[in-house]
Amino acid sequence: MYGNDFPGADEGSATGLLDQVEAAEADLRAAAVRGLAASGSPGADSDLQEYFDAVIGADQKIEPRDWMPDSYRKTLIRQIAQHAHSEIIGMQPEGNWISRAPSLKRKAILLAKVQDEAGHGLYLYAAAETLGVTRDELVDLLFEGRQKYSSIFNYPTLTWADVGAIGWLVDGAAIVNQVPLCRCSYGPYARAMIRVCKEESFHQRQGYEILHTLSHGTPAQKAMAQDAIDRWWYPSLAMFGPPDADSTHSAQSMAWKIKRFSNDELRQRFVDMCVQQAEILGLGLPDPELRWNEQRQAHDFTQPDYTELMRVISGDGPCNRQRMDHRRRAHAEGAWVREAAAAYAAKQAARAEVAA
Ligand code: BYC
Repeated sequence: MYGNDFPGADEGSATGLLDQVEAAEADLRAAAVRGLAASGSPGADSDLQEYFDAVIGADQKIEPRDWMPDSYRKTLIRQIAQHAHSEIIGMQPEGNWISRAPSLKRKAILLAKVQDEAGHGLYLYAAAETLGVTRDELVDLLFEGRQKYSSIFNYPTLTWADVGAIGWLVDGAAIVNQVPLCRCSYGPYARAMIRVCKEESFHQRQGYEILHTLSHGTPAQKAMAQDAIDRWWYPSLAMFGPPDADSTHSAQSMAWKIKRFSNDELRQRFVDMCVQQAEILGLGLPDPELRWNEQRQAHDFTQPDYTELMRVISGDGPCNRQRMDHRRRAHAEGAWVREAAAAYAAKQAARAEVAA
């Protein structure tokens, strides 16, 4: 995971993205040892907000036991649940290719990758549960259309190269978005993100390696890889959300240190990271306006179609209905597993009680 198979593959910035994850992990440990920002515990109700503000101001973590404003709790539940749903629904586009991957080795790698996404969903549902909601409630909200999942998973995977493009671009965009979340002010979310990011770096690498192999294969394979990048580029840019001017939650989420960078800042960071990696692949990015801007020390690029993003978010993307139908069916078919697990847990608890 830490090796560098292809130069530039994980150089998202001056220090690699994984270095940033490790620094965030070290800071989390240091904050736990240091104790809380405000001296002593809050007593009167009027002290609670002050105490919360002091913890946020000192870059320390809010934990489930701590008082928090209701709107902070609601924002976290919204974002973490959306993130969890995305991980689970995000298993579908690639799951579609497990039985058709071109070799046993490719199948095994893809299977492991898709299973990792299930694990990410579980860490995130568990993090959301620390805020006082149950996983069942969150799944119901998704089914009722009252919670969302990432727009990107409403696009189809038409060829094997799409699996490479998802790994490189979709997981790549996810890492750029999630590395700053390792420093999120809510402890359980930050800790989940550290583990997720380490695994995502492997996912990005496996996608990059698929595309690298295809782009150095036959002309037809190279064309297939280019076609996948052409289709996934703009939807990947849209993953970062609406432009800052239209982002309803960014300002408050940044003040609370849930989000550390704006949607546009992260989108720019992603574009800058991909340009060099595309060159190494020997493939192009489908944007004639893409060029280095010396003054800004960043690339100029064409923005994704935000009208399309809003349409996809509101349920009218190419695969929305199919993804939700599949999710509902899988949930219903898994009912017996949940019942069996609950019965087993109850039996274990009863035995432990008798033994005590
Ligand atoms: N798709 O005010 P804004 C993965 C919504 S999975 C859908 O900027 P915010 C993987 C937004 O929710 C990784 N909805 O919002 C898995 C809000 O709606 P409501 C998924 C979007 O929260 C398997 C409204 O638009 N990553 O990597 O400040 C296989 C206004 O937006 C989208 C995460 O979930 C979108 N793209 O910022 C492979 C990351 N964009 O609730 C890979 C965690 C915006 O007001 N989430 N909306 O109705 C975040 O970082 C933030 O929630 C966002 C949006 C940057 C996405």
